[in-house]
Amino acid sequence: MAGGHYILWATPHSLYAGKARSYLIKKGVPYREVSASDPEFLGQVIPQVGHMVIPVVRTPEGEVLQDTTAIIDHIEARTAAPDFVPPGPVQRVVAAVLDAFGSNYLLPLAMHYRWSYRDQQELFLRTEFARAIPPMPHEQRLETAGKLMTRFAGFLPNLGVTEAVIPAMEESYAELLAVLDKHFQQHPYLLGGRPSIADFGMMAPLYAHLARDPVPGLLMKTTAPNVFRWTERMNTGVIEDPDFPGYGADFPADDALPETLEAILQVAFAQWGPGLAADADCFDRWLAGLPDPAPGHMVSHNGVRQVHPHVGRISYAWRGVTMERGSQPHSLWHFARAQAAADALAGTAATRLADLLARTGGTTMMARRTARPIMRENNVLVLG
Ligand SMILES: N[C@@H](CCC(=O)N[C@@H](CS)C(=O)NCC(=O)O)C(=O)O
Repeated sequence: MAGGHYILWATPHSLYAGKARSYLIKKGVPYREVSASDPEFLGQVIPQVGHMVIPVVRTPEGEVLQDTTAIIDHIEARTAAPDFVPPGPVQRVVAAVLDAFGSNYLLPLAMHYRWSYRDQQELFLRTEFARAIPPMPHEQRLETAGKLMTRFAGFLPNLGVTEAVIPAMEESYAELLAVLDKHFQQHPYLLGGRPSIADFGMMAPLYAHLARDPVPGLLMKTTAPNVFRWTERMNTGVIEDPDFPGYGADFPADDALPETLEAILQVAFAQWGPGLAADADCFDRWLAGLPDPAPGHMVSHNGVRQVHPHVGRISYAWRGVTMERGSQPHSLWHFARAQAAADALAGTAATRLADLLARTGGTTMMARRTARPIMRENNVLVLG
């Protein structure tokens, strides 16, 4: 058993492990990271999860948790301090939007920079993937890693990464890095002096792939050094950062937001809006075609358990190109958390959120609901 510690099964180069690890470090809970090649993980833990995936956390009480958001929710509900849930209602909506944006929308971009530039970073990637393979002679490990790499590189077409859209994707990333860098020149975390789910969600793509892999790592360090520094800060066990003496370690008072965060929200809504609307349309079409859409029905085109299920292919106009990819119902599930937080607002908080959304271009996106809610049960998405 875990003996008073959390266990995090992960690998250093995993996108979602980067989110969970950073959270555990900042939270200051005792945890031990164990490689995904661990025989206990493969033989006993994965069967409990239901399919092969990392990261997985086991709590000191023995509960097995999957999905980084579920892991954070679980620990945040049981361990009060330091509290990473912002006190302000509008702050909470904003944090949920950026968690969903980082954890879902930016996945194809992170995968692009890892796999489209594979030939320039082959030894690094191969060495990293080899770490996740059970012990064997080094050369054999590297060779086995190649098979795993081919599988992950093969995800690009389903993620919409094709030659035709790469220039638009890269341009969109430069735009995002610019607003993030400006923000992190002035603030240690997205919502001010304390990390929140917004930071953890954004760490998913921005750490393991975009900061750590050689090609995107060079790009980030040379064009957005303050974003790179934030990825380092997010993996230190203190909240108050020496780069910002006197800034304090709190969220802004009175539900305020750092001014530079508005530009980040604006970029997030503009970049993600068309794709999320296409995901919602695709989900509603798939739902309408189901003979028996009972609650609990798995959200998947083929009913097979998958980490990233889809319910059909989508095509939509985006930044002057046509984006074609598998739909991402997980994005809808995740964004619905922000919508639920927004629905809970009343009075002046609701008015302040409406004004913020109008200023940042998020009104339409926040209003688009699927015909049925999507839930997570037994580590897969199901109809609510
Ligand atoms: N929504 C999940 C996603 C986890 C995920 O995609 N993990 C990747 C590694 S970073 C994985 O295990 N992928 C295996 C696969 O897609 O088959 C979470 O937040 O934990």
